[in-house]
Amino acid sequence: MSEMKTYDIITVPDPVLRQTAQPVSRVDDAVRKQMDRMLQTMYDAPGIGLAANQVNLLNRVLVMDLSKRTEGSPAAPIFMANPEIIWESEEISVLEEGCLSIPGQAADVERPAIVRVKYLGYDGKEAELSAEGLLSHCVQHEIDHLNGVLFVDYLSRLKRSMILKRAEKIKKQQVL
Ligand code: GNR
Ligand code: NI
Repeated sequence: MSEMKTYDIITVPDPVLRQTAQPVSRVDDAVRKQMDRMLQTMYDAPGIGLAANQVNLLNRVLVMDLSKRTEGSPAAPIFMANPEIIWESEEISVLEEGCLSIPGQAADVERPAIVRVKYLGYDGKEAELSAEGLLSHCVQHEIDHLNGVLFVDYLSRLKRSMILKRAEKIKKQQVL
């Protein structure tokens, strides 16, 4: 169980991060296996969310877990296929976001404070989730990934270019 295969996480400027992921026709065993491997990849990173584009897959699948991942506390994974925001609040929330595909960078991002999301769960059944706070930012951040959108797209051109430049510099230093 603990030796599950994981994926490599791709980083900017990989063009796959700018592509639109396609809906799954249904959640079958192959999709569930992908969800399991994405979850393990996210835990190893570590992060609180991961979208298929980030592991070079272009189907509309994401995973999240916002539980405290310390010893003794249970995992609380959330799996979504074909997620859709069906309602968003007019109220706005500002929160500092980071992204595993933009290494070492973070910035304040404005988003609708509360969203309601419809999706297919691990069991393939339709479900809904209302999210606020960090979970709301996270699910919106992951759905953005499935649409080729990154958190830096909400920033000024100057901030965006600085963050992307720094992230690519960090990535190159890791390789060398
Ligand atoms: O690990 C992550 N933390 C995070 C913090 C605030 C808002 C969104 C996120 S998602 C991020 C992992 C990631 O890159 N998911 O795509
Ligand atoms: Ni991200």
